[in-house]
Amino acid sequence: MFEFFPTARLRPSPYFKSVMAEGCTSASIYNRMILPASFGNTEKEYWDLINGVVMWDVAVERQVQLEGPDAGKLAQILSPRDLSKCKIGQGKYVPMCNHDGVLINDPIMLKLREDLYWFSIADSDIWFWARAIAAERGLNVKITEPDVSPLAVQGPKSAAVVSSIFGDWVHDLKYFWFSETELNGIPVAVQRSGWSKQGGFEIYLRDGTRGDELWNIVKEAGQPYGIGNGGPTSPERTESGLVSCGSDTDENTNPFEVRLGGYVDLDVADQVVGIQALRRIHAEGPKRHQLGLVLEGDSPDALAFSWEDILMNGKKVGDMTNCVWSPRLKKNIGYALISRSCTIGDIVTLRRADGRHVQASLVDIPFL
Ligand code: THG
Repeated sequence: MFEFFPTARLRPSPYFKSVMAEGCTSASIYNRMILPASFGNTEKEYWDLINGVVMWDVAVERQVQLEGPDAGKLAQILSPRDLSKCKIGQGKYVPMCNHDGVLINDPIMLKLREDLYWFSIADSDIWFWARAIAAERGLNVKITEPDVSPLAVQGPKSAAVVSSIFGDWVHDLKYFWFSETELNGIPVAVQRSGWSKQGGFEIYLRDGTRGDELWNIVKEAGQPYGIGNGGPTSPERTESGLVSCGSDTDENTNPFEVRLGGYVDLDVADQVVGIQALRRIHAEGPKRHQLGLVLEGDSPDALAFSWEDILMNGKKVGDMTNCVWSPRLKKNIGYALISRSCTIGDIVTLRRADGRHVQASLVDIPFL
């Protein structure tokens, strides 16, 4: 038995006690928190997501709150996606780049008021970044972490579960839109979102002392639908083509290379961090692109936990950035971050971590 001690440096999730009581068996570290990954049956967890409904502790999706007269101005400076038409109650998927146009995070931004925004971040320290940029630009905005912890409910039956808790209005939520409400006096925001393509919601708990209470409400409401445990599911997100910033990307990756060019508006104001570099990269044409890999063989192969070389005619042409067994395709699949000289239909060779050479074909993403 191995034990983590939650400390100020390893922030405990408000759902931690419930998660442990449910029998969490594996986890990873994300935003200096514990991200529950599995409860001992990854196959069931996958199929529950595909056919039913699952609940995930995703409190690791921490919020960077911008508050004050210049909050909207800073939000736009931090992201090359045009936010001028974003409404209160709307969320948007917004890439965040550094001054070189390198992707440093891919948050979901929530606009709560004209002067209040949350960036629901992926795994990198954006508070420092946002504070530094606000200070250097002399902006009147306060940057804090609010007491907010998302709980994801994902899968085709998620709408039935979430509407049974909150009411039929949740059916009308458009993608990434959210509503602030209460549940037995527990303050929450309910958003249509989540890191899967199976449909779903995230309940943003706004009182960290009531995590177990919220957990039990969702658990109870999910019983008629056979709600299962789990965590963000690598095979499903890979099949569905979702990006995992920090695993599919390295310190040189720009949004165009990982299919996020559609979230970059090149005509945003010049003061937006990275926009000059992004315009240049766009004009020159990115060097790499992200394609799918289908590996030879019909049984589960080694997962890839770090990047593995992709070879063509004996020369390195790119990296395989992840590799999973797809239960629906019955193939090992992964993402290639690869030279634009390689294209769909090409056969490449992977140098696996254990030294084996494995053939794979390049395909379009999403796989499904
Ligand atoms: N939930 C919350 N915050 C988050 C994540 C989350 N912050 C970080 C990380 N996950 C963000 N990553 C993604 C990536 C993709 C999507 C959601 C979160 C996603 N993409 C859709 C797609 O690519 O098809 C739709 C995007 C669109 O068109 O706007 O859903 O999981 N709270």
